[in-house]
Amino acid sequence: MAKTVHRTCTLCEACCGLSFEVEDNRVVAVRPDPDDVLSRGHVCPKGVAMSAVHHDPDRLRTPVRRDDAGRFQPISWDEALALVVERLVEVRRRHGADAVGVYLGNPIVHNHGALLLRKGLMTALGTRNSFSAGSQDTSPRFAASHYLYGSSFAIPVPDVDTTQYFLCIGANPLVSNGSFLTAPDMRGRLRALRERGGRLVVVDPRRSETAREADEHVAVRPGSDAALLLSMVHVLAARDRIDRARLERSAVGWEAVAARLPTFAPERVADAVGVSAATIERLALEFAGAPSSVAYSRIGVCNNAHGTLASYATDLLNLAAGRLGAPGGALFSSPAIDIVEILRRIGGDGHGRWRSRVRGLPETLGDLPAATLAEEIETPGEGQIRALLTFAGNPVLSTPNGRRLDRALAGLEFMVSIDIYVNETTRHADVILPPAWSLAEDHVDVIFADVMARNVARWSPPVVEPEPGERADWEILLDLTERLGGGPAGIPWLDRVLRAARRFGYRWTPTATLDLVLRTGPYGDRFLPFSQGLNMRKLRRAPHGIDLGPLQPGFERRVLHADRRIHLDAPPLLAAIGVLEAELARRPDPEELLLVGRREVRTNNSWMHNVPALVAGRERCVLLVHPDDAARAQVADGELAVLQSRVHEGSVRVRLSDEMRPGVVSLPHGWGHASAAPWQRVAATQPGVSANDWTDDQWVESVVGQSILNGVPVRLRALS
Ligand SMILES: Nc1nc2c(c(=O)[nH]1)N[C@H]1C(S)=C(S)[C@@H](COP(=O)(O)OP(=O)(O)OC[C@H]3O[C@@H](n4cnc5c(=O)[nH]c(N)nc54)[C@H](O)[C@@H]3O)O[C@H]1N2
Ligand SMILES: Nc1nc2c(c(=O)[nH]1)N[C@H]1C(S)=C(S)[C@@H](COP(=O)(O)OP(=O)(O)OC[C@H]3O[C@@H](n4cnc5c(=O)[nH]c(N)nc54)[C@H](O)[C@@H]3O)O[C@H]1N2
Ligand code: SF4
Ligand SMILES: [Mo]
Repeated sequence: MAKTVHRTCTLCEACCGLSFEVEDNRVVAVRPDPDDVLSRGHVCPKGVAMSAVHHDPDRLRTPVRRDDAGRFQPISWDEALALVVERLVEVRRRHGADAVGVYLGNPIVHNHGALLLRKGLMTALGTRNSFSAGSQDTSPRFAASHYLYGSSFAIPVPDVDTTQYFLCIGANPLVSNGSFLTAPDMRGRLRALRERGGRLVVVDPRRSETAREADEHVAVRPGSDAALLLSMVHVLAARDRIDRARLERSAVGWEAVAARLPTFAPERVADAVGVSAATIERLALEFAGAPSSVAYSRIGVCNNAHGTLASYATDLLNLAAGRLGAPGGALFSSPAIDIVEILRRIGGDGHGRWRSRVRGLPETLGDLPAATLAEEIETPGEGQIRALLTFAGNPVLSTPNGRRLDRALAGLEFMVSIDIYVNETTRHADVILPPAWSLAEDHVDVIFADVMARNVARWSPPVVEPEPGERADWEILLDLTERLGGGPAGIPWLDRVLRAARRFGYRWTPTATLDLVLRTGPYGDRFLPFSQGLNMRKLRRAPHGIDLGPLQPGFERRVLHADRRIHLDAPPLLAAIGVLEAELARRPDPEELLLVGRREVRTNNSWMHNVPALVAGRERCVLLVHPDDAARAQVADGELAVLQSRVHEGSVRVRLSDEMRPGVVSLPHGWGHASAAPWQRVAATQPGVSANDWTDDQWVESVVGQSILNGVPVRLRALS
């Protein structure tokens, strides 16, 4: 029987509403949902490809165990879970709890069940060796918000639909569809901005797809955004364009920062930033003079050498120009299910509460920087990682010096992965536990509700029924957690209550927990029978979601510091200014090129290359090189050339492109599928190379230990 199911896409942060047509439990068509309250009919080729992933014959459908010959053999769930728990407990008994490591990959952020079980699982394991995609993604943004506002998830969202001046730094929303800016159809929104007379300025070492649509492209030198932004703030301070009285009412520590700004005067940083002093000055004055304006920075900035300072400086510029909390500026959401509030209640928010064993790098939101994972596995001593659990991740391709990690994983005593594919990372696992996957699970926006350009609340039903025996991610995690002696809450007394309640037929589910959060939240019905407020039942009756209105001005509600003021002078950020000052004095090696990353519409990090429609056509994993740099290295368009960094030397196909700022080369990440070829037959046809073979695990950002994946020094030469 045919049916149509409306559901949020869980692939990227745009969170588009899709319509799935289903016949006999098979998806036969995927279309945009024109009535979705958030996306209003937007879709991209990846969203349409969700059905191809779901029905991919290479996808794992039952637990598998690796045999001595390296082949994966099916085993039963009970056998698999019992084996995993036995081995993890054994490693813990012999070597202590920290001997078990965990890596949580990107898709967890779209998975409310797994997110809610994270604390329970980590408590049951008792390890501090948790790693995640955060240190390749948002940890700098989280730490900046933690210090500024007292909450890592107090994330300002650009008011893209009303602003008159959008300063977009190190982000390519036309391709990525927005990051920490959940606003489907960025192309349409940025066109609308220009049609209403607004200005789009893109700061990027490459003339990206977004830069091509912009009024102005500023081809910054990689890694120098923090200097550029502090320089712009300096211009506003020096020209007396800052409303000091207002600033001092809402923030503390301005004097300490202001004292540091003269180092960043435009003429002093112009060379290092690669942008003329006159341009920096003009950009600052235009930003402050526009009727409304907002600065927004993402991956290009978070993953460069000064990511935390630059994320902080983005907000500082917004604040100094009076744009934080102002209409058309940087606003905060008011979500129905509020991650800030959830973390405030259950704990877990924070930064720097413990450090990694080998290099002393700090945790952020409970996770240590993944740049130190390989050495934590390789370095003997108490607390050495000997067993690893990975969930929805592929750190061999996504974290720096992936080849080292690949070797380290091969030396583990035991590894278990929860994933739908055998990939470059999970191929090392002794056991792989595959979930029924997204389309067979229900969905609630939790993380991205925090960064939506409009407040909406949605619940999505599963599109298909799981096949007999299949389990949702959260069911796998819960089973593991319980077999390890823990419970879903990760709070001993509460888990005891939940266990007792089960005897009376109560079964914990993540969605029921979120119902509680929803009902007691700002829009909730508070369990009152005739209330107009929200509960899950109401969301279920609204298949296209419920619109809760535009983002509201003001920032006070998101400032959680006890004094209710923004803190501009946290010591780690002032120290980071010192690190940047020291680097400004360094003269770069004229032979060196700086490697940066990019994304493409048909890619999704490291894992959708087994969908034929997404990899067909021209080769995408190519190194973009400016013609002048190519001439110097004596390499021609379309040739293989040798790319060399501190950690790796290997060949890569070159494409000449005047999009690149001279001295900068660009390679997308997430490719390099040769080692997973036996299990991903489509990806095997276009394996590409992994950008993270060249990035350096020993070179990390100073505040959070973020992986530096943009601005990596490399050399290029002809393949002789
Ligand atoms: N199609 C597609 N969409 C995706 C993803 C995907 O893989 N494919 N991944 C999703 C994920 S997980 C994320 S986090 C988001 C990320 O979304 P975005 O933050 O928009 O990231 P990118 O598209 O990589 O764009 C980063 C830009 O920064 C530039 N850049 C590099 N170094 C620097 C620098 O030092 N300074 C400045 N100013 N710019 C620099 C690069 O040239 C690039 O154009 O995208 C999400 N959406
Ligand atoms: N050089 C460079 N490196 C980067 C970046 C960059 O810009 N440049 N970007 C970084 C960023 S922003 C990110 S987010 C990371 C991402 O890197 P990772 O965290 O390693 O995640 P992915 O590459 O997205 O791999 C996701 C894995 O989860 C599996 N999977 C998909 N859906 C599900 C699910 O619902 N359940 C389970 N259990 N498994 C699932 C897929 O099969 C795949 O194996 O890469 C980072 N690496
Ligand atoms: S833009 Fe992102 S959320 Fe929207 S359909 Fe594409 S992958 Fe899915
Ligand atoms: Mo990401």
